Amino acid sequence: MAFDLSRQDTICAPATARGRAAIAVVRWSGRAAFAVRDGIFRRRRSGAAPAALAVRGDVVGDDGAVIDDALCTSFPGPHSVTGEDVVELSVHGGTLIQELVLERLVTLGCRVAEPGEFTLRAVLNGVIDLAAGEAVEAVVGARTTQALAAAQRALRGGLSQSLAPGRERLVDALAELEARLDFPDEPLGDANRTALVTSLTQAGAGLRALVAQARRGRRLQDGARVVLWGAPNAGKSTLLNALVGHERALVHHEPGTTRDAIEAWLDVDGVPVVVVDVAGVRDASADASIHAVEAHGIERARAEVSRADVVVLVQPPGGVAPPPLPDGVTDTARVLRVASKCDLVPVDTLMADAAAHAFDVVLSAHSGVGLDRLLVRLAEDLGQDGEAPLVHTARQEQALRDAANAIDDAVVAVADALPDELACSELRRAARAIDTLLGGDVGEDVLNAIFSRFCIGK
Ligand SMILES: Nc1nc2c(ncn2[C@@H]2O[C@H](COP(=O)(O)OP(=O)(O)O)[C@@H](O)[C@H]2O)c(=O)[nH]1
Ligand SMILES: [Mg+2]
Repeated sequence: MAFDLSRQDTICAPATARGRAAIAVVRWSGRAAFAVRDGIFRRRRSGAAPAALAVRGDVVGDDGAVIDDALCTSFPGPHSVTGEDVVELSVHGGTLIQELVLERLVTLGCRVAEPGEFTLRAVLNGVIDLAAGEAVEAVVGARTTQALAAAQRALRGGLSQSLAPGRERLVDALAELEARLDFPDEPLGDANRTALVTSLTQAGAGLRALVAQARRGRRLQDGARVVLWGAPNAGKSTLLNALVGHERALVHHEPGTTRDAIEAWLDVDGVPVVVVDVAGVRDASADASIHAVEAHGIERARAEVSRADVVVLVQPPGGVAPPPLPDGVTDTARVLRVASKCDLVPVDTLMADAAAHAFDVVLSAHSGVGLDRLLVRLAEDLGQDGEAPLVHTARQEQALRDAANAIDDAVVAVADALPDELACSELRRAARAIDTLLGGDVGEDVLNAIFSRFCIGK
């Protein structure tokens, strides 16, 4: 799919979800927006309407027949969501009316918008920067209060605001160095060199601080992944069900019941969490009774645990210890050791077990004991301290890293008094990387990758 970057067309789309509802909104944006409005909408009362006013009237079809009665709001550009003339028509909810309105708009010359095309136009018309455009989808998709807070902060231009001081340092340094290139007889003095190194080092540190938020930011978007890991029958699926409060996963006393990875969403203190229940891992080669499907499930379990943020090791009383984790998991994931089915054992055995195995949480999915403790531990491990993170996509993280690396190289060049051209070219590279974050300089492929994930009409 290729976007119409020239923005010649007037685009239209439903702005509310299809289906039965009180109201459905259809909107369109572009040069011909107001002319199209005058073709589809007839005011009830005559007289000039002030701009940006909502007026009551009839939606009329090709043959002049009334399709619905509606509220029509006009937003003259450039002070509209897209920066262009925009019209929103609120009609009665219901798929048919929405479709008839869209058909009529197309007859009048509109094109049905691609996913994210309204937001793309807002970016191309300079209403919001690219990072804020990316945040639009994050606002729509936010599952928890913390995810929403972070997305709203980014939507309000938080990233460009935090980048501004660093970018200014960069531009100042570039100006200073470029001036020296023009006047080679007046080289940079030691004091100036030191000041430049200090200033650029601070700019680099600011960028790295943003990079450090990226993992938290992505978790808020995509959900932190908590994988339940243990031998078959340890009580993993029962634990998943107890955590989410309904029978999400099948539970049975036969080992090997869970085969596919089963996901369920949980709100842990405002952090969205995907709890993943997987097949209990046992050695397929050693046990001929293991079905090929279960063996696939075990492979899937290994893949899931390898990308976990937290692994919950589940061990029943007197039962088999959780199988060893694949290499590298403990480098990236936190591990919580959980003793399950504590309702089955007397308290003194339990205490001895807990001491022997250094369990973090002792719980029973049947009685509910210890579940709140597990949630507290998860909240601690996934805790979102400090400000809501502004960086939440891999693209943004990469651009920030590129900029920080280029600044580091420039610092070395300045500190070691290497030719100033070197530092200048690194600083220009850093500035370009920052510009790609905010949208100054990105290709169509990048825009495509970002906006095609949006929903239609956004
Ligand atoms: N008494 C008791 N039994 C449990 C508890 N959790 C699971 N079980 C039982 O243990 C068996 C295996 O449970 P399941 O959740 O399927 O284990 P999984 O293979 O690790 O997913 C089932 O018969 C469950 O009813 C618990 O907290 N208390
Ligand atoms: Mg299971």
